[in-house]
Amino acid sequence: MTLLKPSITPVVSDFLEIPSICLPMRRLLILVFLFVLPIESVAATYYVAPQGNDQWPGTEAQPWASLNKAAGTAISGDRVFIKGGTYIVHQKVAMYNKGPVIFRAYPDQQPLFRFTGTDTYAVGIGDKADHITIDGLTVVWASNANGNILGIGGKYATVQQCHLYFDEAYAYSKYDCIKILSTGHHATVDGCHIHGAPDQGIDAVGADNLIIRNNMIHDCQNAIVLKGGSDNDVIEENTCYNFQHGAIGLGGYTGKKFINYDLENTNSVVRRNIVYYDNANNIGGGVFLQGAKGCLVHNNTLYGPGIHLRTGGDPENPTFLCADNRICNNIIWRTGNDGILVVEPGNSSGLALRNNLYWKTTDSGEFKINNQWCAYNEFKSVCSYNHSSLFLDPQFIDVSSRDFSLSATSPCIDAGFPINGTGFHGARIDIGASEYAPVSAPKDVAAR
Ligand SMILES: [Ca+2]
Ligand SMILES: [Ca+2]
Repeated sequence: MTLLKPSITPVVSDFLEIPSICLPMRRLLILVFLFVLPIESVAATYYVAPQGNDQWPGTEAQPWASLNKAAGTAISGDRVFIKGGTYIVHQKVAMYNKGPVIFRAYPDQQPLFRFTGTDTYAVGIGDKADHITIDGLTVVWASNANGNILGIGGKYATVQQCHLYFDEAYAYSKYDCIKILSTGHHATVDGCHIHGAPDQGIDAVGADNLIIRNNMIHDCQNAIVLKGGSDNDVIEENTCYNFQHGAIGLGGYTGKKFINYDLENTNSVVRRNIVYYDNANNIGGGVFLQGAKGCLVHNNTLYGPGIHLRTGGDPENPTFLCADNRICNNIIWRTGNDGILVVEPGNSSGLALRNNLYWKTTDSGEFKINNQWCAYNEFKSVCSYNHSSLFLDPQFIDVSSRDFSLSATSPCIDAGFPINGTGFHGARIDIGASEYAPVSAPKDVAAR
């Protein structure tokens, strides 16, 4: 204890010295405070409410009526609170703000925006915007025109706790709930509920450093596809179910006219996602890598479709081959005709499969390697890039209620391959998205 004393004493004396500052210094400090305080107080809080008026000042007593008015007015440091109720939006909400600017649902209220206009986006974060946060809004596409619900450009946009969906009556063409543009960098989509897109739930073309986390996405063509030169992205802890094709894709068939790029996706991570399908026929991989390089797919649970690696790039002439990818600690339980693992010719360069658990409840082919279907034993003996795999029932708690956490006797427990920086319970990391923990521990600590 005595060792602590010398280090504490100087800190205390620093505080004691403040009142002894000479008078000119104190005046200078006061001037500094006077200068700093007005800048802080410039930041405003505005309000939007269904019964508001855009001619009013945007105070809580006299709120604006439209999000457009708020987006056009807010400047760096401002916050906009949006009251509950339904807003009919005829024109794209354009956000060009230099942030930080926050557009947030008023606490415990649920603002819902029904877009009925003809723009190609209901809400657009502009190319030059930065640090815009959209929090807690519901935006519904209810327009006869074709378009995406939310477009993200600029830097450091955050979209959290939002509910974005196409009204079924209007979801008739290939558009996305969220489209992240090639000018979009460091965007985060967290905790959102996304569904009903005729194309992707979240689609990115050429965007980098994205974080797609903890979202629930369902009933679209795909859940999340990051392609066209996207890189350094993280897709984690999402729950994705029931798509016409693959749920999570790194890469795709991006037309060369859209962007210059070397590969479809590089250096991205897909981890701890739960993907399941009620009908898993002709999916093309619940997780697919298509012209992806240096990516890591680990600790995902797939019930229905498999993991597929194929050539991406220009749809007329796909030439981007997958390379140097690692696929570890995933549970892949096949229930339809989708291959547990499909590796198309030329896409296994530098590929490492480690400690994956495979299982199936249908009888036809299981693994498709270089266009040849084979059963597990043949796959295991032929594919030198497959290491320490298991072919066993993972013993989920209850498949029928889609509870994919592990039973106490699951062969996945402590059977994973160590992943740098990934925590675990017990002796080692498990296989699958839900790390097994004793019943007494909070389930959400390490797994979800
Ligand atoms: Ca799309
Ligand atoms: Ca463990």
